[in-house]
Amino acid sequence: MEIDVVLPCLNEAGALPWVLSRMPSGYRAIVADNGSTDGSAVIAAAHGAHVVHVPQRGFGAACHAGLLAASSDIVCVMDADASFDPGDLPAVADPVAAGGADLMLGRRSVRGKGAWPLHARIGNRVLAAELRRRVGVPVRDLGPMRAARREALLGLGLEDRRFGYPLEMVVRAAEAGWRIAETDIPYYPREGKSKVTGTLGGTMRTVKDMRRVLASITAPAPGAAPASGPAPAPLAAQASS
Ligand SMILES: Nc1nc2c(ncn2[C@@H]2O[C@H](COP(=O)(O)OP(=O)(O)OP(=O)(O)O)[C@@H](O)[C@H]2O)c(=O)[nH]1
Ligand SMILES: [Mg+2]
Repeated sequence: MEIDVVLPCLNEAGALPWVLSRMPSGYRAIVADNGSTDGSAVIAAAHGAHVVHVPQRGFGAACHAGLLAASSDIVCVMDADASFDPGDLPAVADPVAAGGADLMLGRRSVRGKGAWPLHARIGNRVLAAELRRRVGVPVRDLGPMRAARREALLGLGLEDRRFGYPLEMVVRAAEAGWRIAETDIPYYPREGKSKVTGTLGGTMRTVKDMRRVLASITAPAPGAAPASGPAPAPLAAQASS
């Protein structure tokens, strides 16, 4: 059984050779290249990946284009910056294949200094707590290494094309009654310069995108506190980065 692995990529030339060389057998890399200017697409192709060119900028745009290009029953998603080892993909894919979970998340377990800045870690923990409270999802991390069934994922109708995409996936899956679980996955210092968590602009953009997704939560989980506040703005209305 083949499993497609979507790798959103924006200027990850330094990371791709290692990442792609670590794909376990049976896993096929789909590099969704988001207009890289450092030769990432050529390097990805040279290392055997299927390359999808994604002109619309944004993490969600890249992930979604990769998902549309995938054809396997189960698909994985992971960052292309060498912060994860593809050798760990079976830990998220196997429970989905075995029917034990509908969406499997890799909970980041830090290995090495500087892998996960404190502000990002705290922000992530606050978000996970909010998710537990609002939609009853038992996760402690919104980890970007994931696995789910492709057609079911497409059926969620995700609209975010920026940095709210990973959160929107969990929210919509929870609203659809999916069984969501997490397992520990090693998280290493990324290769190359940080674009998001290590920069003020990237962090602020992410917080803004995440808040927009939280505002779109409609169905409170059984036993969760009822949602309050103004009607949610449609995610499709947002601009792309
Ligand atoms: N920042 C950014 N990353 C993108 C985009 N499109 C695809 N990516 C890729 O998405 C993955 C995650 O982005 P990262 O920049 O690593 O974001 P992060 O892990 O939250 O933060 P840092 O690793 O600290 O920069 C990487 O593989 C990026 O190359 C985009 O428009 N912006
Ligand atoms: Mg990263």
